[in-house]
Amino acid sequence: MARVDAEAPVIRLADYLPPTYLTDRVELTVRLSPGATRVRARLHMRPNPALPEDPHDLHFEGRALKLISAAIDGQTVPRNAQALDGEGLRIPAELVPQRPFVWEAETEISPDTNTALEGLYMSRGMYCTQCEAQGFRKITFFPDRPDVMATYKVRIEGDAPVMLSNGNLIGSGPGWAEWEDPHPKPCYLFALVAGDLRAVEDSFTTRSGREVLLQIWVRPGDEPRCGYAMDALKRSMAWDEEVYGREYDLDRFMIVAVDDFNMGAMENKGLNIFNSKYVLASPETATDTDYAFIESIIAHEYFHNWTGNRITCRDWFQLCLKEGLTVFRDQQFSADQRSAAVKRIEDVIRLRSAQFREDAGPLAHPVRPEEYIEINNFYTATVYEKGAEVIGMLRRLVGPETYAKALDLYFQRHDGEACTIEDWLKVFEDASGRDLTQFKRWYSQAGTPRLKVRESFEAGEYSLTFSQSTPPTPGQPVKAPLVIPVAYGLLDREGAEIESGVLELTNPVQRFSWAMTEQPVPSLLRGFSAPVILERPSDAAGRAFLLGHDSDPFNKWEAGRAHALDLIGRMSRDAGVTAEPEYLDALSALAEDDSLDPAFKALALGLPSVEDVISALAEAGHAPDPGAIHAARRRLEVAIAAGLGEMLPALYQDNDVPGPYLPDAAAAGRRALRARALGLLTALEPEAGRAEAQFAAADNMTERMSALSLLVAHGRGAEALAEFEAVWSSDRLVMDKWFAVQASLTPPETAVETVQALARRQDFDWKNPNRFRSLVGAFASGNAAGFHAESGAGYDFVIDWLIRLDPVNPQTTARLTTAFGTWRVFGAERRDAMRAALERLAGQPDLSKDASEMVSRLLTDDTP
Ligand code: B3K
Ligand code: ZN
Repeated sequence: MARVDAEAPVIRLADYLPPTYLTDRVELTVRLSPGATRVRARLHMRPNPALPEDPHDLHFEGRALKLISAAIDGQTVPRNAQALDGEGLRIPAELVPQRPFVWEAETEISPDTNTALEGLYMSRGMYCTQCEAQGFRKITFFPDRPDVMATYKVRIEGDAPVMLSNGNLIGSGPGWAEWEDPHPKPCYLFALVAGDLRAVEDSFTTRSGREVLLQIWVRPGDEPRCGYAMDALKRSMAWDEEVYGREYDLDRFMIVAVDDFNMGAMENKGLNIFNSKYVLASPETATDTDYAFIESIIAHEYFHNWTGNRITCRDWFQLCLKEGLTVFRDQQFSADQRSAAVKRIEDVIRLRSAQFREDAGPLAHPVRPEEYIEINNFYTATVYEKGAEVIGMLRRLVGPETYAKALDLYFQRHDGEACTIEDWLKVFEDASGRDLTQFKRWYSQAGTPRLKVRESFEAGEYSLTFSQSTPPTPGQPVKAPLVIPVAYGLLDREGAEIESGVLELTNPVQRFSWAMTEQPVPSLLRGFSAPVILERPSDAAGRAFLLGHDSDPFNKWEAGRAHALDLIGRMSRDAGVTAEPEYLDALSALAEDDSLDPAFKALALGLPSVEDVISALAEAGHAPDPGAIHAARRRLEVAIAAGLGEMLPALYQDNDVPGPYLPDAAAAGRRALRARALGLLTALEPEAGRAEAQFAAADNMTERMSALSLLVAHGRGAEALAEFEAVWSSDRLVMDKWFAVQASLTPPETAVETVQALARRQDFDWKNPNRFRSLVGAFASGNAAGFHAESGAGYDFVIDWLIRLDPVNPQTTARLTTAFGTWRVFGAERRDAMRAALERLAGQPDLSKDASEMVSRLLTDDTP
């Protein structure tokens, strides 16, 4: 990993030590008051029996806490015996009983000035918490580490009409409520919510016949927008029983929607807290994409109940143990609920655009990082998405039955424990009898492997020779070979499949051969069976063949995608390059093929983003020009549209979904294809008025937004934007879309001035993370041609805002610095301007530990 110059200490996996004291039970009394909340904590503690008996100091983490009193077994701990600093509290060993004891402390905290949205904070009058990874220490002094697991009893006092915490409600009365969570949990899963909330209720009967009360808590008025989330929750509960044999384990399961939230959602035991964006939906306010996100995030957080909560992480280095696995599970769920092929393609698009990009720059780190300064900076695409890919490979290597056996063993062996990747791999070794030593490198080695393949056909023998290598990443100059499963098929010249299977690569160079009478066409890395970059010589004709014939839907899509990526790159570097007829014909054939799912067609007719082309050019050693890529992409749209010709209006008309809006996958797929057709039609004839007509006629947000996006992208959005604003100005979530569509799609010529003007608006409530991301985030990571404007004004705009946000909300600031992760791939001018912008941020006095770790990693020299 990168050398880090920040002052905060580096935490290392190699330094892990077990906790000196265990906490078995926590009793909290929280008396709520916006400016001065009192927290009384009674912790039932004991020396860790697994450690030698020498007495240890008693250490608690604690930040921004005012300590009122502390006692051990009822005896006040004198102030002069407490070593208190900004990070915690230490009691010398001689004052700590070497037997079970009760620690009591009263602290005072101020939720209404807590703008970092970590610990206990307020969101528009409502109290809520976010404790992962290390927010509990902002509520009370505590051994804030996931391997300390306790049962919790929580009494909340205050005047809020609704007061919630984890587990089961054991009593309530005017001004108080008491909750008991019988399942031992790490403190990062603690949650408390209080405010004027309304519940939408339902119930679920588990397969063993227990009835679970389901509640989604929202602000008054938002109740009608909870139906889809509730439906997704019930489907998730049923799916986890059916597919993983996992039943829910409390009397109630609650979800709360909160407007100010640093991320998507949080899996607190029995009381999930969600960004309201991922709960609230109605046809008029949410798009198909929003619905799909709601479904997968509801599932993800619910699935954490077993993979994360019942079995948790020993330390934060093991984050992928719960996140990679839970992403894998939510991907399986969505694949089952929708189209598996389409879901896989969408997941790979995301993996490449977020994780491959991360792996290619200064922020590259292993799926299991080995050091960090601020753990919140490691909730990354590598930990989550690559973490999920690693599990997908494992499943492919051992087969689905053995995978299921290994998972049963995992739950049986480790329920109630805080585990490591070693524990995880051991169940696979035990269930499969395989040695996973080499496979384990996927967890420790950063970087995206390159897989080169060479074909030969001689004397009736067809062979494929693979060579694998992984380029150096920060702190890891030399890489070892990995176990790479390559799913493949061999096709004959008519496109019929001769055979298929999985090749297992383990060596740097490996050859596989088949006896064949004629040379087949290989379809390699089917289903994207490993997170690698496959390099094989190919031309328009070869790709067009696979685009037309491959029976593996992923590779069929991939053939077109690879070609578009390559073509836009070439077009951006040479204005004379045009689309090859074979490619355009293959797209036409695909558009006409009635056997294909409309959602798949929409993806296959879609083009890679400017950001993706930037990465591809950088990979090939060229300095990308975002403006030229943007223009080339436009030219290719026109060429594809012209190639499809008469088919386009029909594609548009035929995919109009009749009747009331339903968010199901089939209807969403048709709307996606219709939107794609409209996009192409508009590229060809921007003035034809079709997007305006759709915008005016739309009775759902999906169609309204797809039309608005096109109008904005073609510089003709003014009227529609004004109309949209007039209708939705008081709806925060919808107005976030209004900001985001302009930030990400305004053409390069006016992009910077547009975002500058948007930032001056009254309703640019920049302390709200959703709003901040809708403007600054959408611009920095979704409008490459604007962000990378030659003048450098795009970089300045973003950095100025990050400088302003950092003292208020370090986590969101640090997250958005990643937009600068590509600075080294550009030509000298952009590179220098991006670096200068980062240095300006780095030079801020009192920069947060979050942001300072990020900028020092971004700027470090220890990068390939
Ligand atoms: N576990 C949380 C993420 C917490 C992020 C802390 N900065 C949500 C999730 O992955 O399900
Ligand atoms: Zn998660």
